[in-house]
Amino acid sequence: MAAMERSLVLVKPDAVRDGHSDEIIGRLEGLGLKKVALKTLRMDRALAEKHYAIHREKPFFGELVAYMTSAPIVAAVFEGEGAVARIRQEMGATDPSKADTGTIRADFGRDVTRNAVHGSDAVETAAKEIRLFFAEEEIA
Ligand code: DAT
Ligand code: MG
Repeated sequence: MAAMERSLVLVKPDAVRDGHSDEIIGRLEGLGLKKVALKTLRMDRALAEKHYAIHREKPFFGELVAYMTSAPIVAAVFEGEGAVARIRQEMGATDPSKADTGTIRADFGRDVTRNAVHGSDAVETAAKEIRLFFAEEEIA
């Protein structure tokens, strides 16, 4: 049986502005995962650079940080057995044009930068990411 896990989910700027955040969060709740924290915020440059620190040397890093700080996002913490992998599967591939039919990125992503959603890629990453966005007191 998969272990109880937490994962950080971000609904990215275009998906929020297009009014898809409730649908995206709802799909993840529909997996049977528990939403234990939720907020809308505008990421500042320092937060975006920390959250995506692993990509600092990538050619797309500047564009990624500029995009993520361009408008409000919705941040959520989900909890459940196997939450990290199950959310990644529901999200689909990083490039929406390569994402499986019916995944969040296939349905709401515009391109590889504006790909609708972020989900933590491992339990350890999730713990670090959650701490960047939420105080423990904000998590149910
Ligand atoms: P994921 O978000 O699926 O975990 P990632 O960790 O490789 O993908 O990259 C983080 C984000 O960076 C991704 O959601 C969008 C952006 N990105 C990744 N590869 C890119 C590329 N080749 N061109 C532009 N942006 C890219
Ligand atoms: Mg990643």
